[in-house]
Amino acid sequence: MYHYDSFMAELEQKNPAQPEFIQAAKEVVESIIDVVNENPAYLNAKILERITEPDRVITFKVEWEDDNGDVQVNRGYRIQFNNAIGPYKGGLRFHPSVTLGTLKFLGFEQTFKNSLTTLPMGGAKGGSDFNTKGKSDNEIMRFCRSFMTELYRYIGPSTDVPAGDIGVGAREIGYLYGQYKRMMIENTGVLTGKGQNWGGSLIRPEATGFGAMYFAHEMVEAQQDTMKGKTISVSGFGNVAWGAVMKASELGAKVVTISGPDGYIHDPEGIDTQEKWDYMLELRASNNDVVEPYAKRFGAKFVKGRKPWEVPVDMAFPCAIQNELDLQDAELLISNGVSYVVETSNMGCTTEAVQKFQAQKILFAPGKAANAGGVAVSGLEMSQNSMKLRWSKEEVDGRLHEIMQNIHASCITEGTMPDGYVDYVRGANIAGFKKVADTMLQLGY
Ligand code: 2IT
Repeated sequence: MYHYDSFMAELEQKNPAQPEFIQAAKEVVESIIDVVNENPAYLNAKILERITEPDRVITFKVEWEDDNGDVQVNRGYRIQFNNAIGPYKGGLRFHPSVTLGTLKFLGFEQTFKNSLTTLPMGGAKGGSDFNTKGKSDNEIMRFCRSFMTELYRYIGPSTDVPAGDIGVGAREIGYLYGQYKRMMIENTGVLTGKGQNWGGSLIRPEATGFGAMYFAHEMVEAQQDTMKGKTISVSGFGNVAWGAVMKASELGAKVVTISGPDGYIHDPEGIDTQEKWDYMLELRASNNDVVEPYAKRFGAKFVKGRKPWEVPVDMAFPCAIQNELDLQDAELLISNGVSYVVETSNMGCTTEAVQKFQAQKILFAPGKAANAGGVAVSGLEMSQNSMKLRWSKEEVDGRLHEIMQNIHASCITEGTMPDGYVDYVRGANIAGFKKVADTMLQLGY
């Protein structure tokens, strides 16, 4: 029998100074501990110890030269967390906040998320404390080249397939892939999120945001409710927010906020024109990491240094970074009448915020379910690369939609409580866990 408190105390002792990893592990262990305790095969196999320990942690030095000719040193990582159900799969994050603990939490979450997609992908995450903000294109290229010169020996199209995450978009994937190809003389799907001319999949850039909206659509329909006319707040202004904003419009809802490290934009008319969507891409590509210019361009309000959660909305979609929505934000959203919270960033809400939403019976979707569309289309990119062909937009989007519907159905199956409330956290964790755990038993050790 596992006891939650003693298991977590040991895990914490074993992984000191990794608060985000412990936060992610606590949430999963809390959801699955009864399932594990009721199954002697899981108990005998020491499944909790095995599933919370990464298969492999790789760290390496990344040396590169900046535009002044000065030498710079960063740290690179790849956490190969679990490959029971398929090759390691997960993004690379370039952000100054990146630590070993951050990437361990992301790799751990990725394992269950990838399991939920129904595609055969294991979980991994990697990246660096490299800050892309203010860097020139050439500096980014030199950094990516050095990073891949170390990483290439640990990855491969059937071994480990990285992709983008915060700070790693099409440009970075291009430079990384270019260096891999130079060294390996290989045009394989070793990375996903590739450009459309060289093996990338249609809809991959939109996939995380589209997927989150498809998931939200399922949540709303399960309540005999509709997306039409809903007011939505979104945080962030990158790839994920961009996809979410576009799909929300298509579904008849209205997104009224985006945000950056500098503050948030409140656009009560709605971020619902092609011009505004294209401008979001421009803002991101500028590498300045600010949203304020949007306000001047479209006559919207800019609120400096604050988060968008103070705007009254029906639905909230955190789309930026972990722990971006805390208890105070949750209380504000609830007092302003929010009905659905769809975590689109990985672990975007603090534990206290999630508990508050659930205590108030607000429907809350965790990131590992709601944002799985990104990695799902990465999986579809791998399929297309293996077949050496390219699917149409409709084909990819249709499959993405179906995958999100399946994930929602799994959450309903495992997460519906006796009073009818759907605990999506519990649902996603149990459904994601069972498949990985059963596979680990079948494969032995
Ligand atoms: O958090 C995520 O799921 C991602 N950054 C996407 C990973 C991927 O392999 O596409």
